[in-house]
Amino acid sequence: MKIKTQKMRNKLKTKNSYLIKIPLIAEGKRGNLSFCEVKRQIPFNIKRIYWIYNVSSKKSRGGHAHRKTEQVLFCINGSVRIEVDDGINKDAFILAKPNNGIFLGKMVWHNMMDFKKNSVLLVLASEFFKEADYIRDYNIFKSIAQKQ
Ligand code: T46
Repeated sequence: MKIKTQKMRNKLKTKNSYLIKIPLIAEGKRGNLSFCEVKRQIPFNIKRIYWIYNVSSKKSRGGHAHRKTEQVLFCINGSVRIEVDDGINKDAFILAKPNNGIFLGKMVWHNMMDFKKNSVLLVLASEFFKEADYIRDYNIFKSIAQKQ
């Protein structure tokens, strides 16, 4: 049994966000297993889990930031491009391995795009769903973000 334990966190230029690597237990023909645990790889108590799938490669999702919610995103099948922005700094990268994820803290504007066929984006969230937690207007986001 092979356990890959690489560097767990990689900082981004964008504030309140970083890339996460979770353990990968590779057992040859038995396949692979990855896991994450609260307070270890996941820095918040998980209140909600959702997943996004069947997205056309031509469509983008996201286009918002959260006032309070923190999230970790994993692309557990396929690949997806994620763009993040704190109102000043931006990053873009492709999530393409089931054991690679991204932490998005509060006030990180994010977009997801270029979903490969059959991609599944799994999201762990720190809060229950509340529309009032979303900022969906980029100019409003930017003016709040730049005051912080
Ligand atoms: C996010 C990115 C990564 C609910 O009713 N409950 C839920 O838990 C969620 C996540 C969504 N919804 C409703 C709200 C909308 O009527 O589902 C609809 C689609 O949501 P939205 O357009 O916000 O989906 P995305 O893919 O643009 O964004 C989602 C999450 O909503 C968001 O929090 O950070 O994924």
